[in-house]
Amino acid sequence: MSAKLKTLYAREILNSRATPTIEAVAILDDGSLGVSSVPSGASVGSYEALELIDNDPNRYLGKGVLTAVGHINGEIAQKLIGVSFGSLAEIDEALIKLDGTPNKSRLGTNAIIAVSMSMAKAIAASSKMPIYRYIAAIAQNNQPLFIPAPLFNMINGGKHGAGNLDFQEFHVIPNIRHSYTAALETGATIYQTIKQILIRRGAIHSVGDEGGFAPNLFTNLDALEVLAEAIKEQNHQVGSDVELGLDVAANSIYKDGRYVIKDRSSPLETMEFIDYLKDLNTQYHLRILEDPLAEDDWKGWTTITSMLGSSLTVVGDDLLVTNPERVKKGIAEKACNSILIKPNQIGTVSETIAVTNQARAAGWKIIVSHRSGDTNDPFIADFAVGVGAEYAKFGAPDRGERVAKYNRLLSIEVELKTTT
Ligand code: 2PG
Ligand code: MG
Repeated sequence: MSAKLKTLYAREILNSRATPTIEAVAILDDGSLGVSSVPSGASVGSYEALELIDNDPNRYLGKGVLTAVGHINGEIAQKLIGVSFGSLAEIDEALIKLDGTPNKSRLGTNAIIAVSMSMAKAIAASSKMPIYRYIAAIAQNNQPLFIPAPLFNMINGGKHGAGNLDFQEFHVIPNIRHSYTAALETGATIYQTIKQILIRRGAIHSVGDEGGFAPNLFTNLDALEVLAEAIKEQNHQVGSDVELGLDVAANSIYKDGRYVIKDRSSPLETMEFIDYLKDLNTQYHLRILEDPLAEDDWKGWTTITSMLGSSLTVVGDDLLVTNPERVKKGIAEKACNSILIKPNQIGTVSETIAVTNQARAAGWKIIVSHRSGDTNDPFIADFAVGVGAEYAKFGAPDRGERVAKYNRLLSIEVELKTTT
């Protein structure tokens, strides 16, 4: 493959939180087109690459991204246009070099990932491949492709909710033994059932940032109870055909070295909080436990993984931030057994693939994830299939920016059936 870029430009558009983000358009000299837009997190790990925000109080309350857009239309376009590149990795290396900082803070990870994703799409189009096949090819994934299990975030708490629940995400995970199409139907039906249960309980049933409900429940366990009730009401068995998961997003509840949750009257030391999570797991048989502890509580991570890791998937998100150095440490410390993959945490498609392969080589499970502020770009659905991810975490099965990605998996499922 070789690619010569003819046109590159970017503009400011809105994401799902009425906040500006970047859309970038790349056109190769053979006319192949790639358009992509960039997601944005609310619970951002301290070690993520830097999203460049204008901080101009006169526009969008300081949240404009015209500086990063300007970098694409100026420096980056100048550097890339007209050059023949042999691979996406070469393009991504050129971007990393041009930025010149360890955390992409000069050009902005939002500018760089926009260009990287648009180039990936344009090269896939030029190679006449669906994006997921192109990703599989550059990830050197020779295994048969399959659709990941959807991890639906049905109840939003923490930074994505309305301030009632401490934990950020309460997941429902239908198994995909029959098909992804059936799992999506199960998820959507359970979602509607949760709404009915909340109405019956007189709880608030409006939704949070990721489309899950943001109810006014008393404790975090109440939220799990509502999910379990909805699953049973639909005649599924909790913990076997439909499982539960949690993103504690523990950075958000970590205050002065202890964990503060409404289920307990006083703050918990690491070991006390691990015991709390252990009991919770005995009751609900979780499949997924993401960010159970804060991003620098390495000892706690190693302890919880040694205690619970044989039966459940302990996922590093803020802990690892899709960063090879953090992942290396995570593997050495046996801190977890799974990674949440978010391309904009590291900043290029090639680096995201490299981290995915690094985690895979350690035997970890792969979960490809959206961000809480997202767009209708379904790129990560293709990415998840291409790298052979076990799970896809794209939010609740509602709201356009979430559904765009779940729907993309529907069409890939049909294509895989007819082409493999
Ligand atoms: C997370 C993500 C996505 P955010 O913590 O896993 O659900 O949230 O995009 O706000 O970092
Ligand atoms: Mg998370």
